[in-house]
Amino acid sequence: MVMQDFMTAVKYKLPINVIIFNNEKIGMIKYEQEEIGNIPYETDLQPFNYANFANNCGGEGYNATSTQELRDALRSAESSDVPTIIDAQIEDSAPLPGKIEWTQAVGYSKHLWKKLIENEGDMDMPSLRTVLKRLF
Ligand SMILES: Cc1ncc(C[n+]2csc(CCOP(=O)(O)OP(=O)(O)O)c2C)c(N)n1
Ligand SMILES: [Mg+2]
Repeated sequence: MVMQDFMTAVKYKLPINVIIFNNEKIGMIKYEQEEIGNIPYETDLQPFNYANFANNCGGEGYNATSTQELRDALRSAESSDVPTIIDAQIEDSAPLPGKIEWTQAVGYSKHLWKKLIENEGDMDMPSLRTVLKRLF
């Protein structure tokens, strides 16, 4: 589904409720990039209020940042007679796949090394580059 489909749903009064698992990322692509040993590139999305978008289209939007808000939103969406979007904020943590191939493990290890050496700001520790610069 693309965003403009929601406008069509409003136009034709289709009884649909959309739940967005909003991690502000193109998550699957990020993990695919990591799995082949890279630092993720252009996979972060800017914050966007999808609930406001739903309202602007003539539907109804709900923001859920807790389990209780999600429960309330689901109840409201169910009893609504226009299409709805629930923008549910979720943690950015990917579940492990059921089976991990050797090549995936090797690729992900490469990614972690690159991250440790190069990446600033994405971990709770300075990069190895910064640490080495301070040592020498
Ligand atoms: C129409 C279409 N374009 C591109 C893709 C490739 N693709 C697979 S997953 C993905 C990113 C999905 O990101 P998001 O919807 O935010 O879900 P997340 O992985 O973060 O849970 C893309 C672009 C696709 N499956 N379908
Ligand atoms: Mg996402």
